[in-house]
Amino acid sequence: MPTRDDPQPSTREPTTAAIDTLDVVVIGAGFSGLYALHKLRCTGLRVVVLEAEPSVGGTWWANRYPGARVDIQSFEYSYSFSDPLQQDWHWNERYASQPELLRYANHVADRFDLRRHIRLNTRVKSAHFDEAHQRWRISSEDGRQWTARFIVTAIGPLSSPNTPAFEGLSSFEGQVLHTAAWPHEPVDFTGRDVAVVGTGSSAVQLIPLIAAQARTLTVFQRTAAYAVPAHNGPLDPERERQVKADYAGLRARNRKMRSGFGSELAPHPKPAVAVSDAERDAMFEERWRIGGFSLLGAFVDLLTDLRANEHAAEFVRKKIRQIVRDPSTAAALCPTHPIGCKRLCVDSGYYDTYNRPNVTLVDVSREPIHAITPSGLASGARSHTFDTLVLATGFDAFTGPMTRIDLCGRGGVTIQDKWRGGPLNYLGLSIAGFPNLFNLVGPGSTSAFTNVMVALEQHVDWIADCIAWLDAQGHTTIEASAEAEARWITFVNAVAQQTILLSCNSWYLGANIPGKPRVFMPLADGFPAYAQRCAEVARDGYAGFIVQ
Ligand code: N01
Repeated sequence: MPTRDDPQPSTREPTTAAIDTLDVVVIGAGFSGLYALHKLRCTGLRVVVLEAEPSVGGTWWANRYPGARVDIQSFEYSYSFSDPLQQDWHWNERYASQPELLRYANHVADRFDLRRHIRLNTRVKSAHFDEAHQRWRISSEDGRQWTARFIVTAIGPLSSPNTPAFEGLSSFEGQVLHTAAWPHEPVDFTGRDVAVVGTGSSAVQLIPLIAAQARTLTVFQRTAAYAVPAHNGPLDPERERQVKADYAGLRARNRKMRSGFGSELAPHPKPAVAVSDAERDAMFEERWRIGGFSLLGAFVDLLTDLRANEHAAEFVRKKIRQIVRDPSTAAALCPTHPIGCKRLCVDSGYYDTYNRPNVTLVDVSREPIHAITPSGLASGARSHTFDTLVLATGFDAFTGPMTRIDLCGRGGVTIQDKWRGGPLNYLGLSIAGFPNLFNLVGPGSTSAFTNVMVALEQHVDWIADCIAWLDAQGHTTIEASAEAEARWITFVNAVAQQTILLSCNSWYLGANIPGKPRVFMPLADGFPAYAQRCAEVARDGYAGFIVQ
């Protein structure tokens, strides 16, 4: 039965009646889309969510490879908007696994009665701004249409998988898998000869599990990864009780952290460069024992001073050399770029996996992959044979999810044209020439550079307030001014330049995608400063925006 917010499927031009139907179309039913739907409906808006996949959950639906789990502790990587939710929900593990995170997304969808407003299996093909009616016109790949005053793109910074254009890939006669588009049936690697290309976070989680099952595993590494132990395990009930006794306080303290999490661990009072070797190493040891990203929070200067960074980097390299018995494998596994420049990996037994007799590492920075062959691949002067190829080759981050939609603003300008030289925007939220479009946790905001749950709640709350303000003032459209956008991008770049983050080839920079402009895309200014700036812009009557 169609509801008021559910236009009939139609391939015709929408009628005037249909044009008045919706306030907001949210694209994506991952964690950010679910909260956007809940929050915007709570403010009385008529909202529908269009989701390409057959399920809610976004990244936790797609990335279901063995070992997939969150790399921020679950009691911090979770919604804070509802105290009953955070009190009722019990996380089984310190770092929740993908199935548990997917259960959480489904629980939230049910608990807040969101499903009625979500259209699954609905991949948005195009979204065009209709200047005559001041509304967005959205079409799905199967020809359905919606119109709405606002669009919220909740499509995630890491949702467009990157499959390198390896010559001969289609000739491979075995099974090809991509970590970000994993099959929904379990994959049994028993007795198989498996190759994994890539050694980022996905591979680091996946490799120990495949190695334990497969006959042989060959890992093709282009850049060695820094991985720190998760020390994952069941969530301690006493710890859970403590957190829940003051959950609001913990959330508030986390929102004051640059990263949006980790407030329970203060950094050393002095910079890493100002303490003795013994004191520094003791601090790193302590953080290694605690596990996870806490290592990067040990000193305030690790991401801003290359000398400080090198101390932390060398500390991890020493650990690698201690763990991995074969010296040449250990040497190849030791990264040479600054630690934290690419996102740190949080692992469970990654380096130790290379001590297994069935695991081989191939350094493709020395022996580049020439081609995939029917029975394996050719790298350097060698050929490798296997029956299963796992591509753990990451994502076309930040811009990829947006530019694969036919998104068109004022004057027929497409997002592909607008972002040809990099993702122009203001506050990460708004794009000049694309009125009434809000982008959640995308480029230009702290996004995945921080705890994305904290970032998405701040974004959604800001947008809800903004729409309420527009309606109260009788305005119909809002969009970034070109000047504010230019200033913002200059600022985002200037912030990155004060860090070590430009000194390697990361997906933050688009450097993993051949031909992509090298632009640092997230804002590295820390969550509190960013949130304050957004709040000030709103308080100043949406300074930097054109409101009509
Ligand atoms: O992707 P990546 P990912 N030939 O881009 C290599 C989040 N995440 O899916 O470094 C050979 O990090 C590439 O090599 P290089 C998290 O934010 C979180 O692992 O470009 N190799 C790299 O080794 C993470 O950072 C979790 O030289 C090629 C790898 O493929 C982000 O997602 C878990 C290649 C890609 O690594 C992305 O992680 C998983 C080529 N042509 C992911 N092209 C959690 O723990 C690429 N590579 C929550």
